[in-house]
Amino acid sequence: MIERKVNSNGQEERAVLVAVVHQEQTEQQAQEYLDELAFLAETAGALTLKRFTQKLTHPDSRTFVGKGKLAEIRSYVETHEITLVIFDDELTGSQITNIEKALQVPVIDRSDLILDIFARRAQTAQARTQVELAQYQYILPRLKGMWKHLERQGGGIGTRGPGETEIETDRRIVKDKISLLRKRLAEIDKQSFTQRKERGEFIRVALVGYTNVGKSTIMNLLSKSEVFAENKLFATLDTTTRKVVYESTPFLLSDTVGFIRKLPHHLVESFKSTLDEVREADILLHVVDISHPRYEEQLGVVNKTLQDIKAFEKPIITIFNKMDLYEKTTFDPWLEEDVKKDILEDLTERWNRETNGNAVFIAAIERRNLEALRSTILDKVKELYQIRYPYRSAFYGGEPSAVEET
Ligand SMILES: Nc1nc2c(ncn2[C@@H]2O[C@H](COP(=O)(O)OP(=O)(O)OP(=O)(O)O)[C@@H](O)[C@H]2O)c(=O)[nH]1
Ligand SMILES: [Mg+2]
Repeated sequence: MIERKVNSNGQEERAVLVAVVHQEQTEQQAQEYLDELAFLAETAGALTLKRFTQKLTHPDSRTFVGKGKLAEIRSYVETHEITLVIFDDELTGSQITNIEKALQVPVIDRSDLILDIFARRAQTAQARTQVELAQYQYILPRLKGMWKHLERQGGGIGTRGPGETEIETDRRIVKDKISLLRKRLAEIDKQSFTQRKERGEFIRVALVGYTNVGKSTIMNLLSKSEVFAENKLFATLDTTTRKVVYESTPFLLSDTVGFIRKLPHHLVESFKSTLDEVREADILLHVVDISHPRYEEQLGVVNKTLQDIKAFEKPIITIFNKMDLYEKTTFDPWLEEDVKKDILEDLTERWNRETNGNAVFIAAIERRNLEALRSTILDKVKELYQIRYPYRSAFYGGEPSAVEET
């Protein structure tokens, strides 16, 4: 695994965030995007001290932001012991070099930050290989700017860049590494494909959604398993699958990696085999954090990703989670009960309309409405068993299940 860039020496990083705001974006929108970047930074172990934004039609090709803004950032960096500058957009290798030269501190971009978090979270051989592949693919076109980040013993680290021959050598090393990792991943994929095939005729249900919406929490409640859940982004990288039996109807339930806007495309590509779990599922449970100010956009990002990986054309149950938090943040304490009820009715009606009646509203943390969720899932699962195995009523509660619980 490539050495981590954020917080690798065990000390807390002191970071500033930088984003270019497009003409059509509102200030609030820009701040909410930066909230997400700050949350990513926090997940990686960096403390955000300040945010810089600049309204630009086109980012500067040399330094992404303009000269004046760069000088402003530099003076803040110098006076506040800043150790890391994080940009919200992907930078080119030469932009990284130019900005680092101007600011004299390490500079990373959003993709790099996400890769760093993934690298830290990866547990299994599969996840580690997938992340490493994505890291090398990210580095390859940026070698000139990132040469000092590479594993390099001693020499060369300073303000001067490596010579062309060194870059060429590095490029060859990285390319070799990429093809090696691809081969290794193909081997692992073969194994997991066989494993998935062995799961046989059970209906497969997968939890999908934006990161930190509560997928693992719901997985735990529905399957009584212990899946790692916490208030950080990308707590889950590896797919967990459990067999669940409701009213003697068995099915397989999987928890999967969360999505995020501007997910580095190499990451999506190398997580293909993890995403196969989603693609091969019979039913998707799309979890949405309704308390998030940008939940509708998050829902859109997830739908778009599902379309990209060709997993959109299957039954989807949309679970609107964190209703407790939604109520806490939306309702003023003095609001009358019947007004609250009206607002909630409008909300449920709207999303039931948009999902063809396939919406469930819950608060996983309070176990609110969990029974309704269970029965919605059960109905869909039974429906699919009936279509797929019309003569095997054991699967949908016609007779006691012949299947042993594992
Ligand atoms: N208030 C509130 N918090 C919740 C609810 N459900 C989950 N959470 C919290 O939300 C945070 C994220 O939950 P996870 O289950 O880890 O979310 P996830 O979707 O698996 O996240 P990733 O694996 O990081 O993509 C945790 O701190 C949970 O305790 C809920 O209904 N209400
Ligand atoms: Mg999770």
